[in-house]
Amino acid sequence: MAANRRFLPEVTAQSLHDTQTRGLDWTLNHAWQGSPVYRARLQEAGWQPGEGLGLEDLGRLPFTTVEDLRQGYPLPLLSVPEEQVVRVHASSGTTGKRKVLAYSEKDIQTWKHMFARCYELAGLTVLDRVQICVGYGLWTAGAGFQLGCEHFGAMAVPVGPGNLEMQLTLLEDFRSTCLCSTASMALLLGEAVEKQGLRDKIALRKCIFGAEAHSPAMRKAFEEKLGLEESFDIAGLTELYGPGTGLECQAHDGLHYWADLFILEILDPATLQPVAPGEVGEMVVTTLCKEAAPLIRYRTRDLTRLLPGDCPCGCSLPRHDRILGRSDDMIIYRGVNIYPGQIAEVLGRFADCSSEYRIVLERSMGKDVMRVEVERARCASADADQALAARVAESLHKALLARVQVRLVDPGSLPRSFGKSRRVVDERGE
Ligand code: DLL
Repeated sequence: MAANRRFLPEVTAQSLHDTQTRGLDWTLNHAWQGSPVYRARLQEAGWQPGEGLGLEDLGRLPFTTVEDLRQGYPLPLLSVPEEQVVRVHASSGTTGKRKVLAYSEKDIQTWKHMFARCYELAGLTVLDRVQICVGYGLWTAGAGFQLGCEHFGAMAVPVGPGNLEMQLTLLEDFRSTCLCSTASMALLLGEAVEKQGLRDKIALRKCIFGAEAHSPAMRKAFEEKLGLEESFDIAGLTELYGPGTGLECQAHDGLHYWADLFILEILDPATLQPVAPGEVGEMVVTTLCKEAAPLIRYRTRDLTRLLPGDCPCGCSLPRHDRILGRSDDMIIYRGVNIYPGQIAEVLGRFADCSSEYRIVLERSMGKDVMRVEVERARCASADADQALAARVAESLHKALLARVQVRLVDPGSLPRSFGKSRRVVDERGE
């Protein structure tokens, strides 16, 4: 690893094991003392304060779920006296009560440090100009990118999402070198840059994008339109500080995550047992130093796999694959389980389809109907729509084992988003 890294630590399997053992012990004692909810859970699981628990015994501990967050609203899992809470943030959730999480001063420090690692891993320097185009406010995104950027020492240009014209002006005037956004927003900006012929007038080299699943085709599209040298997938969730829990490195083969700050288990969502090495499962996280709302075996619902082996970039922190989807994103259609990512994967095989698609589910004459609407690539002719739709439908049938309708639509005609795209529109009702 490069010797001049300021934020990324050098770790070994042994040092991580020791840090995790110590951190787990701290978290269990802290949660027991500070939170009646956790204390009852741990008591039920037969754990007592002072009892050292080895990492190999993690499976003895109870899970924490989104239901616990809802029940504890507005300050779930609070494990410190309220005078130690300096801030709250909430997820961008659209149904039910928002997931709100509290932060202590130390939590903010931990978050900014872990986020500074992200900028370092992406190869930024203090001379980079970072245009932050994600939401500020209750959502963690703007606050996280900003905090990390200032701590790292680069120049933040805090624009927030939306406002395309201002984004373009600032890209041009400030010659911003790094864009921070969702994949959807990066595409939207890329399309605007292309349309207005601004590529040679802007200086973007990198993009750090996250908050939603993306397909390789979508990524390639915004990289090209914005004239980027490279882009970096960033992971994160409100429950675990926010954005910045892991970042792709310059080897672009998976995301390094901060195993010195949280334990990551990959479990089979049905049996809740560890999956075989390298298999896809649900990310379950246990924090090691989070104060205000610690997480003990929190079920994130995000699906990924661990990547084995050393990374050529030299960073010794472990890696997981990109987030492939969420276990609760699964569509049940005519008795078949389908993930939107499977559909994106099939569409990505067709050069005449663009990266933009939408899945519409309806009920017609008592039967479920799924329609995949996909934008035709700019270079493709509408005359071939029918034949292309038939070929895509055939491939989807083979991959999903269910018949779906396919409709080609004009480039740019599907809704665009400044935040997270909504890919599935389910109008089937109860
Ligand atoms: O989306 C935090 C964030 C902001 C991450 C900006 C990265 C960039 P929430 O609103 O709580 O927080 O949503 C978290 O978003 O559990 C995943 O399902 C999804 N998600 C986040 N990053 C990625 C990613 C923010 N890189 C939920 N790829 C998570 C795929 C992602 N899904």
